Amino acid sequence: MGTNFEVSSRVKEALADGKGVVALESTIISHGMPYPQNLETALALEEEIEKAGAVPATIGIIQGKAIVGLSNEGIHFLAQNAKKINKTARRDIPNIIGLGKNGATTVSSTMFLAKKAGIQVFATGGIGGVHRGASKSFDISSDLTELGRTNVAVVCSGVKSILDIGMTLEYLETQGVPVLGYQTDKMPAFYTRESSYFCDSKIDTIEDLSKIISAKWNIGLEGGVVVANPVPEKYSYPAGEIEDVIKSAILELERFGVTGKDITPFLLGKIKDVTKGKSLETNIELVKENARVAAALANEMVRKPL
Ligand code: PSU
Ligand code: MN
Repeated sequence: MGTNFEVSSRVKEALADGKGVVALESTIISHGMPYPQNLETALALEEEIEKAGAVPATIGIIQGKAIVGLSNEGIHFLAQNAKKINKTARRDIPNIIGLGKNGATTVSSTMFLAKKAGIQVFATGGIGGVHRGASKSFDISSDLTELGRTNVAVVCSGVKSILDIGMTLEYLETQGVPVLGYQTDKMPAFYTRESSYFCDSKIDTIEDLSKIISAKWNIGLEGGVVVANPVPEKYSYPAGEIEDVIKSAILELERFGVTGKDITPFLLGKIKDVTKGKSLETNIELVKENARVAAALANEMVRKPL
């Protein structure tokens, strides 16, 4: 293993002892939420995972070193210096490591690094997907192709309806990625518990999730799994309300000429502003819920070894 990749001793020991380990991304810290809520949330997620008896591994790149299991100091750095931190997807890893830069990892790069460390389960808020208007822009998140190739289960609250949920599900089907609705048959839409689209199956228990994921990898089907876990009822937004906010945010996007990797952070920021922070509260609560489910799943997956 080169010096550009480091697994913290705590995570290394947990993996060696057969404990449940849950990976966490850092784009959500640097570019998905404002300071100080980003820092509070990053630390709260680690706490939720610990409370559930598993070990958290927040992943990011600091001065050209990819770290699986960031220290609190590392998390503080990524939370407080968003402007100096590069949003790092799979294709950006060589540039960030090669030139000794700082990178906040997205779902695609976090999956890659988690797998490299031997972690099977990853919790986040929402994954990237096929953007609305992708038939013209071709804007499809590398999260989806990563899910097609890297063996990590991603617990999320579906995709934000800033994306085309139907096309995202089609793309995941093409990539051979199971989309398992946890106690739901409808695909969650991040702020909202349900969209009009269906997951490919509804799975009611952590045990069954674990059986399906293990079966996939045992038979040699490479690639990830989406565990779609709806936002708790109490924090769920009415679908119509958020749709209006998203439509206006997308118009702003065109007006300001925002393109490429800046699109997702821009839309997230706009939605937060327009909802006066209410969407941020929902965002924080859903990702905490995902951390709890991911911890239970990680524990179950090591309880019944592959
Ligand atoms: N969706 C969210 N919050 C986020 C992201 C997505 O609701 O913070 C981040 C994740 O890190 C995801 C990335 O992997 O945005 C996708 O970016 P893009 O659409 O540029 O692929
Ligand atoms: Mn994109």
